[in-house]
Amino acid sequence: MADSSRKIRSVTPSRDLDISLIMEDLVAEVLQGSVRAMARLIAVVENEDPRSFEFLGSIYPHTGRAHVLGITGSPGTGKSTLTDKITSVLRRQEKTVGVVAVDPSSPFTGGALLGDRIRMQRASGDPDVFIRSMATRGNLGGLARTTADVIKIMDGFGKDWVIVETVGVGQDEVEIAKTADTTIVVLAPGLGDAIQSMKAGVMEIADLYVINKADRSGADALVTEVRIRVEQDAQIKKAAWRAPVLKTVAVEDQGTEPLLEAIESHRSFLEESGRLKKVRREKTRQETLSLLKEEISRNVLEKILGNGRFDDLIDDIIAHRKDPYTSVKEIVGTIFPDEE
Ligand SMILES: Nc1nc2c(ncn2[C@@H]2O[C@H](COP(=O)(O)OP(=O)(O)OP(=O)(O)O)[C@@H](O)[C@H]2O)c(=O)[nH]1
Ligand SMILES: [Mg+2]
Repeated sequence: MADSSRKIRSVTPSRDLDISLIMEDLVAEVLQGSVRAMARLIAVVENEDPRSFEFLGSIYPHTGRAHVLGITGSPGTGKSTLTDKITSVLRRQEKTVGVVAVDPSSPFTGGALLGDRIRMQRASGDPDVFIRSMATRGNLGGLARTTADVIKIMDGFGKDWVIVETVGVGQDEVEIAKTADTTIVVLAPGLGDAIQSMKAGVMEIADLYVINKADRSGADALVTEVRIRVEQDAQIKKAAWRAPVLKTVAVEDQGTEPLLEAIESHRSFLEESGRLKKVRREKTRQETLSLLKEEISRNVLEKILGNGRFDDLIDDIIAHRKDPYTSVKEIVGTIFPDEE
């Protein structure tokens, strides 16, 4: 037995080829609607395994069909509850839904992840709803890419809608939000200065504002304040789209249907105005550019770091025999001699 197993192993050309075949099978299964295969491919992407490039290429032709909805806002404003309710409305319309919850909280405790799962419980009992929580692992730059790739897998799988929940309104979340076709910014009364939080790039990404927790006092005042800001901003930018400001009480499923109608209106606006094409072109450009940068730097760094001379250089720099500025120029000069 031991002999024959050794023989089998010896006819396998390489472990890499083996894995490529498995990937190919997984892609075929995903395209045929296997949830298990989708979960496995997502895990490969999440681990930032370079082999994900192989299968993402095969999935790509099947993408571009899902409407990607971003839901962002400060912690605790009700994003997960809203996601759950929006998902229910979509399911009543017989649309299939994928949810990516990007959670910046500690990957060690997983507390918030568990909370999200509980709040999204109703939707998650449904086989046509696929929910994936992702922790940031302190690598937000990579997370925007990973999120974009996970969206592509869900899109390729055939989800009609992919909802991406991100917490916070910093630059990294803005990056993630840019992968969405429609982005909702969720605010809630009594959670600090919501208007203040609208400064950092939020107005740039918000296609729609939701004032959730409208059962609490201060909701109407917040709606008015946000509307004024939107109006001012739209006038300055001469924007063709004015972000509507809607009120919801997500826990009681109030305002969810009008919200979905507003999302649909935005989607129609994108399609009819030609904006969808433009936005997706820009997105494709950015994505391809960042892939290109990554690939170039990986290849170039392999060359530079592969020969061990880099460490000698560091010795020279630390002994002040050389300086890092000139040295970097020299290295690049040897790799691209024509540029000099
Ligand atoms: N009063 C009230 N509470 C709500 C409403 N919507 C959500 N909540 C509650 O607010 C809390 C936070 O809701 P989540 O849906 O987890 O909020 P979140 O924005 O996803 O939170 P993080 O993902 O942790 O940032 C929960 O206890 C919800 O039950 C609402 O409309 N009114
Ligand atoms: Mg949440």
